[in-house]
Amino acid sequence: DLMPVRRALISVSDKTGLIDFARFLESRGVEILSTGGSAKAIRDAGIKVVEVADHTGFPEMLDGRVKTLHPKVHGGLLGIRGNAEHEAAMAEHGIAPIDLLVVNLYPFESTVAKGAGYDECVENIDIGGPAMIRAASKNHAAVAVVVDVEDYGVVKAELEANNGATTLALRKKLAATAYARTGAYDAAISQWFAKQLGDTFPRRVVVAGELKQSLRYGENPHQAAAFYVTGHQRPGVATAKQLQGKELSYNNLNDTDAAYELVAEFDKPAVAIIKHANPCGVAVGSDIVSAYKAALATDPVSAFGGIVAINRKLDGATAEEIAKLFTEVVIAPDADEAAVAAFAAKKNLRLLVTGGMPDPNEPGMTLRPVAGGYLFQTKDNGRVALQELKVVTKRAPSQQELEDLLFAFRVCKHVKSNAIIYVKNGTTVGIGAGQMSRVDSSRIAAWKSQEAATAAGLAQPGTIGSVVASDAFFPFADGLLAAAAAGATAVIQPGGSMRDAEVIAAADEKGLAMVFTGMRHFRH
Ligand code: 93A
Repeated sequence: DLMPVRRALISVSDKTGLIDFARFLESRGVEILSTGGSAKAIRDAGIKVVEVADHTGFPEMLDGRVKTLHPKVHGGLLGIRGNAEHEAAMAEHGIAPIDLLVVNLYPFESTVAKGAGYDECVENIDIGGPAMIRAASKNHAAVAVVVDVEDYGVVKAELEANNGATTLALRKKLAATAYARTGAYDAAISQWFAKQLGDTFPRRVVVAGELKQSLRYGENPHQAAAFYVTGHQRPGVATAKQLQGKELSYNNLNDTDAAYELVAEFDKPAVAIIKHANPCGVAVGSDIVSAYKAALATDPVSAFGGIVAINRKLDGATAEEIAKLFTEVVIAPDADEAAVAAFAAKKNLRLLVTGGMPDPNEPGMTLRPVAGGYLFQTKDNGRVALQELKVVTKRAPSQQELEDLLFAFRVCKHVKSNAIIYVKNGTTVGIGAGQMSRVDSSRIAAWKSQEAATAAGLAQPGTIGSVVASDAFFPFADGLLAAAAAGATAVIQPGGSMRDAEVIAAADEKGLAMVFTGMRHFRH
């Protein structure tokens, strides 16, 4: 299964490592064919190269759209070696076998990521490259194909070890990588087209990703896991730079993502502390150190071993506060020197900086595997504005209540349903998450608030004089009455229950102000 490499075709957009590799091939006596830009780079380095156009006798044309789409190229890649008919046909038409294909594609993904216009994106759809990659991979019995510059090394090593030949095992491995590359490439193109069309769901989808990190395990140690990235440049876990700390785990990545998307919702300095993908404290404040202290006070017991997300540059004072408690991960757009110094002794704490905040309004998709398929939906980027709130009670909320109501509802969006959130002065004071009954979430939030108050030696829980948000409508008055009993003075909820009238009457009777959003924020 050893196949000697006598002729190689090189056509690369990313010219990294090209010259070294071409020089190596030349030293082994390999004839190099190459396309315009690649050929020029190789020739300029003093390495012998034959232009594909000279090889085929057909010029590159149509702005380069047709350069390698020629039978002398595809026949050379596809012809079966040792097959008498194939060899006769190749001989008759002057088709020379090509044993090694080195191609990396027009940079479609990065062209989209840098925000290029429609025409530029279309022009970066590579046709000839994927055609050659697929042809060479089909003929892996004889042809080796390299699509990643990272793989030059293994091919080089193999040619050296086998006197200029490749093994079938390597060619199969390279073919697998090659089809993953063309598959991902077409997936990216399809996703880009789908995005042009808005919130549509095409008849077929391909989910593309590139391995960023093999994870030690998944949610549990007996589960294998890995982190794949799409190349979409949204600031967050996929793009973050880790300044210190242990390797991130599956749960870290999941929680950090939840935390960062949450703080991205707020314009004011904001901090969220996350455990098991739910916040156990969120606050906005005049600065991040006060926001952190407030967020921590919501539920200091749960915050132990949590993930802290911040929507401002992390400063020394805040980092020192965070360092007082065992914290798994801190993520922020940036961190100053004092902050980095404050964490220096915390060897395990992972500090991530993203260089910016993600745009909470940006459209996107979410994907969840179910037995036999995937559920796709547009991302929940719904955000109710102040003027969209409908006051349904006799009493209208005060200005402070309104601000807290909006904050609470925005937090709700990031809490597993059923979600009930109590807020006072821009700080969560009680969070009830993930219960099957809404009234249980309401009770848990109030109870946790009481626990935190008792632990802090406060006379009364934070829910006294708070506002409360519900991610979906109250189906009965009981959830609202539980909130009133906990001391809430104002309520925000989508509305739309069959029993809205009952719930509004109960609010009026308790003197609560209530607003309807008309928008629900389930999250499961
Ligand atoms: O425009 S294409 O789709 N038409 C082709 O026939 C073709 N052949 C190779 N693009 C084509 N390529 C691509 O050109 C390769 O995949 C590679 O990315 C690039 C290398 O061009 P150059 O060598 O001129 O820099």
